[in-house]
Amino acid sequence: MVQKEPPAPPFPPEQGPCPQEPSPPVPAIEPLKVLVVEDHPDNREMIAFMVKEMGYKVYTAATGKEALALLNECLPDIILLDVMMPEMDGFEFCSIVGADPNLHDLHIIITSAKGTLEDKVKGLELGAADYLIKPFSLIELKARIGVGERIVRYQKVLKEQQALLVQIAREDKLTGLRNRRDFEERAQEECLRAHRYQRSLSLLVGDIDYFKRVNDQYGHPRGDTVLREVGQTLLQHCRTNDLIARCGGDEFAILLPETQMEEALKMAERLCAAVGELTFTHQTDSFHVTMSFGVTCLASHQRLHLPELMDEADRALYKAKHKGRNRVERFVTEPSSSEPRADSSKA
Ligand code: GH3
Ligand code: MG
Repeated sequence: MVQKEPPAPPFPPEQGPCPQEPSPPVPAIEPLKVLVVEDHPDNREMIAFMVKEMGYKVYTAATGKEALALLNECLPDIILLDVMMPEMDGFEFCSIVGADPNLHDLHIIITSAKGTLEDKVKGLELGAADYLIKPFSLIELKARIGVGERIVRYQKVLKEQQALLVQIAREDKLTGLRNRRDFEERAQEECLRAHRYQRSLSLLVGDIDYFKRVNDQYGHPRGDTVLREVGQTLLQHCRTNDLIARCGGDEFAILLPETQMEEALKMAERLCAAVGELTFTHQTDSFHVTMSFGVTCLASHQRLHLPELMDEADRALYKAKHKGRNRVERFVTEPSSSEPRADSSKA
């Protein structure tokens, strides 16, 4: 049990809580959220008032426990944390927050009358970013919160940039679908899962027929529109758990978990028909495109990896192209020969 300290005023008496008119903030951007954790009601109110005057959105809690319960609700950026509090003191609060990776970005400023070197080191080692000894001046509080704000905003920018980089690395810019790299990673996981749990899984690889002619006849930008619309059409026909990607050029791949060959063939036929029904216009011209699909299935007993599955679907696609395009072919292994062959699903 931590001995309760006599409540120390947050500001020295000679200075008072309001030594100067706080400069009004410039609310160009969303204000940060500051949680004031302080058990002494007068101190809590006074600090909360001053921080609000600085332009921050302020929340208050009377104990560490109350503050913990508030974290998910108000998602604060900065916490002004008293140490000596009933139920859960500031140090314990820091330990709990420090153990949660989701809360690592919280900028905790300990505000305490406990000001020995050991206290300060303990607080900082437990994850606090700063330590302010009571009584502190309003100017110093403002400066310390300002430092916190710079760090928090910098972290936010970094996080946004990181998320953008992840998106760029995984998304096909033209169609907004997954790119090949993302598809291969996720699809490989699905293959392993299907194998482990003895589930069926199918792979479709589709390629637009004579797409070069579209570019040649109507220009590359119109070709881009075709790729985007074909991508959207394929996406609209997929279920939430299906993985769809533009693998490059005019080639698309769709992984269908929990799907056996016959179902996958029907899906490919539906996709063929849906793409064939799209009408594109260019000046006074209107035109259509068709697609060919190769389909393969991961049988539950097989130990196939994605590259092998992709290779099978590609071979079936090649056969579909060879047989005249605008069609679906399934991959078939010849038991008597090492050379696989592909059969028309329509046969
Ligand atoms: P096939 O029926 O045999 O598939 O004939 P194809 O003309 O469609 O030949 P292929 O699939 O090999 O050609 C794909 C073409 O796609 C080649 C390239 O000019 C074009 N292409 C690749 N990436 C893009 C792109 O981002 N935008 C546009 N407009 N065209 C692209
Ligand atoms: Mg093509």
